Amino acid sequence: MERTLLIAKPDAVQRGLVGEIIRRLENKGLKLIGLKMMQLEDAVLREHYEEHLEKSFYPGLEAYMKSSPVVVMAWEGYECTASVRLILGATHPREADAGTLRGDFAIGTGRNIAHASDSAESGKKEVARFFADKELFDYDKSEYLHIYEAHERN
Ligand code: IDP
Ligand code: MG
Repeated sequence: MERTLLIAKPDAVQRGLVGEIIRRLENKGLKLIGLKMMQLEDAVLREHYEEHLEKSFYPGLEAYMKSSPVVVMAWEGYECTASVRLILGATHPREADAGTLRGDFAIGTGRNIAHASDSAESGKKEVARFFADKELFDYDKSEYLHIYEAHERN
């Protein structure tokens, strides 16, 4: 099944929103398959945000992402990348729909709570960037019977 990465950014850790983020993704029915706290460093940030390296906001983004530990999570589910992006909301929190994490908890683009992979392909790449194979868990979730039709479960 599809895998995707979410990072609870330093503002989420500082503001005690890590549980709220996990709760919303669990409520959706997604499966948590990896979870850890880490301190991000320049090299991994430059790789992770490669597409933004030349942007004027990059130095601020790097400082923000290193300002405290983050919590990285790997999630699994049918087309889960799109689901997680919808739950997170638009990049610019003042344009994010109410009911999304960014719509409900953030105001500034530079303090927007969490990162989420933007495509199935980047989800796969990003989960591998932050998790070793042995840190990812393959287990049955009993509620799957009630969340998916058979063709979505396989
Ligand atoms: P995303 O996180 O919704 O995928 P991206 O466009 O990939 O958004 O940008 C990556 C991150 O860079 C954003 O989540 C935000 O933290 C930061 N960022 C993007 N645009 C700006 C900006 O205009 N000012 C400050 N930070 C920005
Ligand atoms: Mg992005």
